[in-house]
Amino acid sequence: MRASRKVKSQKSKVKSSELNEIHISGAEGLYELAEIEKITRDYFLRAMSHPKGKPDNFVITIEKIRKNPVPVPLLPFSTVPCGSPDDASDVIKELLSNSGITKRATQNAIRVVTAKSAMRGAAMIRAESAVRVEPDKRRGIRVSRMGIEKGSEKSLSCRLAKKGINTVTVKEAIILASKVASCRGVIAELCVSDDPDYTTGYVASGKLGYIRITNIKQRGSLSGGRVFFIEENADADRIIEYLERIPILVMQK
Ligand code: WAQ
Ligand code: MG
Repeated sequence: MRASRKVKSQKSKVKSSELNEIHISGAEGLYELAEIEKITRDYFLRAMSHPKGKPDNFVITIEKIRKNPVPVPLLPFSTVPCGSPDDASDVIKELLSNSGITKRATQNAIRVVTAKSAMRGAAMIRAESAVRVEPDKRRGIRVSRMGIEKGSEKSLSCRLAKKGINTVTVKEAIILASKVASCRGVIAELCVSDDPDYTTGYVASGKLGYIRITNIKQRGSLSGGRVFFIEENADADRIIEYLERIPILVMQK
């Protein structure tokens, strides 16, 4: 699903009909046929009550999956409480540096997630040279076709509920991060929500797990985004194909 709104371009001072599209809400998942009606309604309501405002365009795509989804391990989660975005930035830098990502690549990523307006998808950055490889810099890479196996979802919900964080936002993020971490050639992911009132983000990787970072941004800020760090010599096209197109099902080991 994606929902957007046309707004007057701020750049053009001339009175014109030039309009910019801002991204309001997006979501994707893998569901059984019997769940489609409910999830379609949930997505619609989510877009219509979004803190970024009302959309004037709502697109929903429903597609039958023809291949069996690939099983992918669920990342374990933990939380690092931070007092401020500055503290959070120190934690991010340490986690990424320990993962072998250069300062340049980290700085480039921080630039992406603190930019005034968020991209619709994720940026992809080479871990050494900091080169950005996504073909469309406004759209970015949109991870899709990921779901979670029923039993694993129940046990995840239980464990999240014990911490008071059993929300759709957290569950969807863990599923997405598990798919990204399962991709050969991906080293780590950085995520900051673009919702103005959601201030917890995360760093995730197969090695680190899913590490939630509180106060990663200032409340009220419209910036946010995702960055995937890939091995310097990784084949970007193969990674994009996996993340956008190959169906996977997250399972607890
Ligand atoms: N694929 C790639 N990038 C995406 C996708 C996707 N499917 N969905 C969102 N993004 C990018 C896009 O640039 C958004 O602006 C940005 O991520 C943030 O998306 O543990 O809510 O949906 O408490 O606002 C994480 C923390 C919440 C959860 C993430 O992201 C927790 C969140 P949002
Ligand atoms: Mg959002």
